[in-house]
Amino acid sequence: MKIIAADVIVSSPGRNFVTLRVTTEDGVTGLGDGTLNGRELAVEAYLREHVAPLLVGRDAGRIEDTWQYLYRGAYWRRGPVTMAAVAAVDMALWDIKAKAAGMPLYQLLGGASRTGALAYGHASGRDVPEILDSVRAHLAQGYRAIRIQSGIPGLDSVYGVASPAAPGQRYDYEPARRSQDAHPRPPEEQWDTRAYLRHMPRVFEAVREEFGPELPLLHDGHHRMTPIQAARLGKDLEPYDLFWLEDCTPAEDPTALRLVRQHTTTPLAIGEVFNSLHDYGPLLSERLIDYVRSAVTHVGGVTAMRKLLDLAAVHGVKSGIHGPTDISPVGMAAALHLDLAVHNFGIQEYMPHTERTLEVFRTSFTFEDGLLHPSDTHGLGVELDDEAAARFPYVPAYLPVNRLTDGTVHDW
Ligand code: GCO
Ligand code: MG
Repeated sequence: MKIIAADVIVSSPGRNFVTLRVTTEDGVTGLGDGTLNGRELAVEAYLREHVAPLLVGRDAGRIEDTWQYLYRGAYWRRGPVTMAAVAAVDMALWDIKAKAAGMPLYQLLGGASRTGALAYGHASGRDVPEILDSVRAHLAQGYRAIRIQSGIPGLDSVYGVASPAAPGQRYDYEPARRSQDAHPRPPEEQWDTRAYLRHMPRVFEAVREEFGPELPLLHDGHHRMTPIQAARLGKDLEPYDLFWLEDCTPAEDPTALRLVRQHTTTPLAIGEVFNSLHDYGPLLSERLIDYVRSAVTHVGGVTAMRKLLDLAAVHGVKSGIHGPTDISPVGMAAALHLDLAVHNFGIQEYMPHTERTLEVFRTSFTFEDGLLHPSDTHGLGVELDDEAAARFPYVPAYLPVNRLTDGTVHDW
């Protein structure tokens, strides 16, 4: 199955996506997601200039060999741009292999280990009443696990908080701001860790009081705390029995979690900004975390994610694959096939894409009774409509920059 074409499609149906389509001489096509939020065109150029020309003429069936050829063969290893590009190729080749085999991808990964993947949705609000409404809206949509993000008194805009434009409207959260300006700049947000640490336990107290002890609740600290601050938050949240506390300390220093772990039994998750299983350092071998949060798109594809999850399983760590809207429906489908197949599945993040996005990406996965399923469509189960994609050209968009109240740049 010789590869005859590798085309990169950048589209912006509400937000930007980088998609690779690999075509074989027998006319089988495969899709891969290479979206890197706010740096999309770097991956596009990497794929178009340095990867696509190497793919043409190769055997599409040699997935592991192609992965190693692109990873080791570049000499320069890891990094978010390289690994998103490698991931796009890897997903496309798995899509082709599964289509050629006449199977959904999860069958090639060992078959289903469960009937569906437990998904968590994103509830948020500027204050407690808005958060409670948002949780209710998510429960009504069938979610059985919910992440809670809250506004902080005294701060104007905070990570993770979406507000309904009108009562009853969907709570969409999309942090990357699009701009047609000639010189677009990232939006700016404000931060005060002490105010946050005082406020969050009150939020979880109110949510538990309203919804009882059973509902799995999650929270994302988005890399903003020092180890000792994170240890305090973990302890303060223990009475509310979180499913996980995510990204409590900066991602560059996995050893920071040693101190957090010594102080709290709140389960910990990290990994969405890692781009290699090597970034986990001692986190797995020392059992410093409970869930790995890598995205299939950013860790190097299905091949790399499978190895990461197998390594995690050896240390009793489960999956919590990253699934915000900047993971395209292709990357999301890849996650769902893995979720269904691996034994150490934990939970799957799910932020539904907008209708406009779904005009470009024709998906077949389902969400029913709180569970996601990749469907039995052969391959990944996603196709890209080129005509629709052409209607939504790239729009520059940047993630926010975060500043402390005195103006110092802080982790966003
Ligand atoms: C999450 C993430 C996202 C990221 C976003 C950046 O847990 O889903 O933290 O909200 O901020 O994916 O591109
Ligand atoms: Mg996160």
